[in-house]
Amino acid sequence: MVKKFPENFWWGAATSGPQSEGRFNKQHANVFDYWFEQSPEEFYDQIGPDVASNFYNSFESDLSMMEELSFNSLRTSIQWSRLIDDFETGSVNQDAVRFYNEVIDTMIQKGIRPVMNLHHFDIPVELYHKYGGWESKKVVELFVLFAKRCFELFGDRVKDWFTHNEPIVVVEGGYLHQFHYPKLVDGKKAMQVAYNLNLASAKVIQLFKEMTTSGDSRIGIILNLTPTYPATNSAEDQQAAHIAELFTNRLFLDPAIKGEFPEELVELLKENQVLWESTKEELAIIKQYTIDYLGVNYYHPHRVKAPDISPNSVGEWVPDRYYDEYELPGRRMNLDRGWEIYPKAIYDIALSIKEHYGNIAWFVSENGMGISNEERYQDETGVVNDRYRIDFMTEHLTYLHQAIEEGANCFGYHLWTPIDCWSWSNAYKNRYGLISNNIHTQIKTIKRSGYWFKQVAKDNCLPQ
Ligand code: BGP
Repeated sequence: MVKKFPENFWWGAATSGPQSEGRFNKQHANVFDYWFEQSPEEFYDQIGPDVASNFYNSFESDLSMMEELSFNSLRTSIQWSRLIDDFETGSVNQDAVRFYNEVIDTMIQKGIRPVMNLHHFDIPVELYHKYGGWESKKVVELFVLFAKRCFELFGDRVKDWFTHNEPIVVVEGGYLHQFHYPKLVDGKKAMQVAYNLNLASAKVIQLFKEMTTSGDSRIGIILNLTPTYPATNSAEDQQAAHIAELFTNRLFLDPAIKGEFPEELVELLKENQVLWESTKEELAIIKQYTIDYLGVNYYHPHRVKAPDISPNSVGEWVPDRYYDEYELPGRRMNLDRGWEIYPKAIYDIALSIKEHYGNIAWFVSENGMGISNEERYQDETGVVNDRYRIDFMTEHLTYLHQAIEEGANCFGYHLWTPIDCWSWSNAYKNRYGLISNNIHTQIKTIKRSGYWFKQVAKDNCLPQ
């Protein structure tokens, strides 16, 4: 059967400012600049975000390569710590304005729709030190001011906006599992941060609606909807999966689409004295200002079982007390990244959105396969022969296509990522791009998967 995708389907890829640009404005540090300065040994090969894939200097040729790959869209982000000179007044850095203007204009000129995200884990570190970062509602206000500047400066040309990328990672990494700054384990703070991120998103949407008069601009949020599967059908395992789902997915999905937090989750947090501080006015804003569309990042499934230790045991309250991680015997793995490969989940996500959230439009905003030491797959001409990535995309797109045939309202597919880029503490260990990047010479070469993707995007169809 010919696997054709809907008309005007978005084909492209996703990156982010902090992972691609390189540190072009040193006035302010974002949390990752700062963390690297403090503890370079915590980053793979001690490589920090200073150069990344050099997008600041090479965006024109990078975008030409993406044009060559038939991209019709690209998602990146505007960095708060680069655009804004003074966080309190919102005064802007003129070089950053010039840079983002040139990037946006070049994309449009090349037929690549600019899709802009406002927050990709990259809060300015000063706002942590001064106010406690996302724990503080003052920071929510300052984020809205940053968003205002972005809409004023670029909203005439950028029609597709997103408030956050994977906000749950800020909560988990920073406040539960210690893999992002400030590396705490504090359930109460974690829940306040989750609430404040939701509030910040709703307030930015409110501002966007007030500022945007033309009907062709949209705003949404990007969530990593890692679906949760119970180890068995036992009531205990199913309950564990249900609670994991509440914390990892519905904590952001419900307010974003339905304008409210799941009641059951709120009750559970209350019982444990870890419910966030909220006001009636804030909850009314969250209720009213929901998203126009949704970005879904999907990499791997989440499998859980009932916890070995009773969830009511004493100790620091953290959501993980309600479930234990479960490794499916014989699971298929990407051993380099340590993630299970399970393409059918993309179909399950699609059907679950349809069943629980109606007809909300959404797209796959990230999906991809991180492989280390990809030089070993280079052929004699220097092209990385990444058959595994082509297989990975084929399998995921086949399930996505099936879901669309069954009525899923999905309008696009973005791979993580166009050009091998820097990644948080893993730096350049795992490569995800359709284009390889030699980090010593900054020479960029299209991989075999890039040529494959080009054809798929051109045909709007999977090869037969
Ligand atoms: C997502 C992030 C991306 C990217 C990707 C790959 O969660 O939105 O920024 O980094 O994961 O993950 P990693 O780089 O950790 O391998």
